[in-house]
Amino acid sequence: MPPIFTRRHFAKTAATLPLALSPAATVAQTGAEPDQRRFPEGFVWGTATSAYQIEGAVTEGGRGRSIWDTYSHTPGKIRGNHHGDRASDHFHRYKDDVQLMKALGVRAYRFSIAWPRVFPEGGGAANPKGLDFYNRLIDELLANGIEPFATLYHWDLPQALQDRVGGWQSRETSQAFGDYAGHVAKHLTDRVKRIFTINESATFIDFGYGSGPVELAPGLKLSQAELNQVRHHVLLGHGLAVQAIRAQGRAGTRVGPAENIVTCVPAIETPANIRASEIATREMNGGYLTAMLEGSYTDGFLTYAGSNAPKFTAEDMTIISSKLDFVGINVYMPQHYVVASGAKAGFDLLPFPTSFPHMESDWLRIGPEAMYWAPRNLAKVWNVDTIYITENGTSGADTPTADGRVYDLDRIMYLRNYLTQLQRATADGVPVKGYFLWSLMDNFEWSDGYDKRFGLYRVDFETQRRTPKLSADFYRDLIAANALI
Ligand code: GBH
Repeated sequence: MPPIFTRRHFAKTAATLPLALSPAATVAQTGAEPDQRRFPEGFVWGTATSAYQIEGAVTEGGRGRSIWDTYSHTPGKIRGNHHGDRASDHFHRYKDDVQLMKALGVRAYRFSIAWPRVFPEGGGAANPKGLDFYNRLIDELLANGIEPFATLYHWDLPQALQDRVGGWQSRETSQAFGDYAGHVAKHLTDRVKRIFTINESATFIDFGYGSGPVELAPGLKLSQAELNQVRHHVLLGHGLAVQAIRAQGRAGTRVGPAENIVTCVPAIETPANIRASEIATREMNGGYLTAMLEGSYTDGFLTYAGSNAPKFTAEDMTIISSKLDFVGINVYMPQHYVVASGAKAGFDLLPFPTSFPHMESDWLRIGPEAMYWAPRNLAKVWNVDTIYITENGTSGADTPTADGRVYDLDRIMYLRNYLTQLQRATADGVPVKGYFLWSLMDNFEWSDGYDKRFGLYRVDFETQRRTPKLSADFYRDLIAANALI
């Protein structure tokens, strides 16, 4: 049989297709770098972690208790009754861990600061030793050419605030968070130029204070009205922190949130569905990003909340919508697939088929195009001009083979597909400036304890030995090429 797809035929077809087939053919012949797979010059590659998930050393350096100490030591709350007392022992091993980052070739590292190390009582007098560890870590990062990106709140609220005022149920916690942010900015912004306020408000509020499918600290189940008030206080805390950082940080300090954006993907990429996904993005983020970026709750949010709507002042909304320098978003999966609808809202959210695939964690749906549409709609709907992907990654079974290595092909598959969509976004001009892979190493995965592993490095929690998984090689090679490989 003659070849169906001859060279001539190919050239002719390529000329009529709008796709970039010809350059690809050139690449196949010359082995040259495929330009269309490259990320922008200077793209910031990084990894991410958070304090309670990796540090351990919970009684050292004058650290106060957090709601996660209390919660994880409550029997039955965490799988295997695990807790973060030792975690990945990063507090003692940070120098080695910086070398792990260096081996990957990352330019940046996103870590979080434990509020109860800095203010053991949540407010009042600062612990004079509270920033010592972070000073050491930051110096070590900079000495190794890695830029520190600090997150102020990754869920470890000082227990004292929970006990005294009910945590985020009170505006006093928003105020205390602002004060803590100002203190950190004053002491660290000589070296830390980019700060994230709060990590994933939606997650810790809905699961910590509401009744989500999983539970997080402090494990309360509030009424809708109380929950909406908690939301409002967290937003207010974010806004007060932005203002405090501007007031007390060095000029040029950049600040923004690290939010779990509700990602709305057009089910089929027609112009009408794309438009519907933009409308859905604005509505479905009504309690969080929309309020931050627009300075008001949407009519849809307020109508839905009805008599349970939060109580707030106009001044609150001004604080909440303080100008940001960037928006960070954690993107793991599509939350919704959307189609256009003639109904008033203008969009329909489609039900997920039971056969929709997921990674090792049941919740982690595989929908790589979320990595295109999340930043694309964020930029489109609110004109955001600087975006960081503050988290993306996956758990895996990660069973070591006889040679002691972990061939985590599933993680590589997940990352390659998501990063393909990220590259598509940057190539289309979506202003994503950096990407932080979750996570540098295995750590305490909240309610899942140590059973779910998200790291590029495997951690043996008995010996604390770190071993690179195959995905660490993948990420290192991708960073070196600054392109999909
Ligand atoms: C992030 O949350 C966290 O910021 C990080 O600390 C964590 O280690 C990492 O991701 C991996 O989980 O209602 O079915 O979705 C990710 C988003 C949202 C995932 C809440 C778990 C609960 C189950 N999380 N979700 S579900």
